[in-house]
Amino acid sequence: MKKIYFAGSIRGGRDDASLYAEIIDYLKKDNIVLTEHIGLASLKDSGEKLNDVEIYERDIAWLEESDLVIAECSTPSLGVGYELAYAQKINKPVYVLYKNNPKGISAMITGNKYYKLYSYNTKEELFAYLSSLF
Ligand code: 6IA
Repeated sequence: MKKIYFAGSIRGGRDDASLYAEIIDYLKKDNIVLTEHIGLASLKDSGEKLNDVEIYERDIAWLEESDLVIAECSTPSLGVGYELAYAQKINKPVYVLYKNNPKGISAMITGNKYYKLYSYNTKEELFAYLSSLF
């Protein structure tokens, strides 16, 4: 079983939250997902028990502990961008998933050859790709 750090937008916008939940459920079948809460519809500022320092320190500890990072980057997020850079610095394998759309994602991600990029049109394509990883 691999320990996966799944990253997805929180304060950057929750439009894809239900997609994150589906990806996490899928990954959890054969792996440990350290960041299970990323898909929760109930994840709101008012509902968070930890303060920002505690969240940062816990998430960095999870990143250090993980075997690999999978980030869904269709909704731009400063926090996810930070995590991607941090994961590279500590040499974790990083998979970046994003919907094929005209706006695309930052060149700082798509231009970085360290990352394993995958852009998809349909959920079927996305889940077929995820199953190919394990
Ligand atoms: O900038 P963002 O908030 O979109 O950053 C999202 C990324 O940072 C995710 O991949 C998480 O790993 C991490 N992150 C940011 N905020 C949190 C959080 N609560 N809980 C866990 N991980 C987080 C923030 C408060 C929330 C209830 C609104």
